[in-house]
Amino acid sequence: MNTQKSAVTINDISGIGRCSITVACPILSAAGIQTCALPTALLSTHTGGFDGYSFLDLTEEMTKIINHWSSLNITFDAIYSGYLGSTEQLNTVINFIDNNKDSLIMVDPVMGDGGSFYAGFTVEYISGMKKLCGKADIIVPNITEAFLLLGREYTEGPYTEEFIKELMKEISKTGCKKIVLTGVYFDEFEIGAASYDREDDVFEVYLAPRIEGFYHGTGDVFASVILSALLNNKTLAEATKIAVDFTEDSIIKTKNAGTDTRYGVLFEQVIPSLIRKLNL
Ligand code: PXL
Repeated sequence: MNTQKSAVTINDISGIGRCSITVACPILSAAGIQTCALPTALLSTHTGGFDGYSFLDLTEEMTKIINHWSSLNITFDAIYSGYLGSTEQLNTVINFIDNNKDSLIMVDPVMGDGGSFYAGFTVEYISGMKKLCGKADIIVPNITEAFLLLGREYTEGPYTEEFIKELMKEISKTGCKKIVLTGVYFDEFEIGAASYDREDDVFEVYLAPRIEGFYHGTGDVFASVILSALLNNKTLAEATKIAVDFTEDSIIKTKNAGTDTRYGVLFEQVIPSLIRKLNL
């Protein structure tokens, strides 16, 4: 009997820069999950720091891929959506989810960071993303994306625990059942994530020492570990702790190696400890 779980990641392929599919697939595979990929766009590099990147939108191709899969009656234990290459793709993903109601749906509402949009995203995109989040079992926004989803003006921290809890309760009104919010901090020394489960009104925070600097692709690393842990039967709070520690350790490896942060974090070196934590 095949008890191995499967997950499809709906994400771009950035050839260089450790983000999206080149992060999600290796992490999920290491966690013992069969990985499938629905690519949204093909880029030479991600959009955050390299001039002159190429970008091929795959919106039309996505519908062909989904139609073929549905003719094969393929199902997935989880569907994980990340970077979408166009506003139109939001509807494609919503339809795909509506036709796969038994899957665990995780949406990373990739739109921006540090208080601003990533290249190519606009306010028009937000309402579609809100609708997509409403269909999710779990969403994993960063603070910037949380403000965008609520239509609130971005404010920098430190935040209070009450403020973060209220923000997450407000976001859960979009309809998603669980939220893990990244980039949460209450002072200058620590940073981490908060989890909120709407059904039992449980709110928890897990922090790690802050390491200065901007490290590209950490949101994708974090989200991929959350899904890996949940599919290995960890609770939301356990998954959050594992993901914060994994991201932190990946940043430490990168800082110690002194590599250009545009190339992403050296998460590969932390995979053995993830496998141990998941008891695989
Ligand atoms: O990590 C988020 C992300 C994913 N994919 C692409 C990006 C970014 C952030 O800039 O450019 C193509």
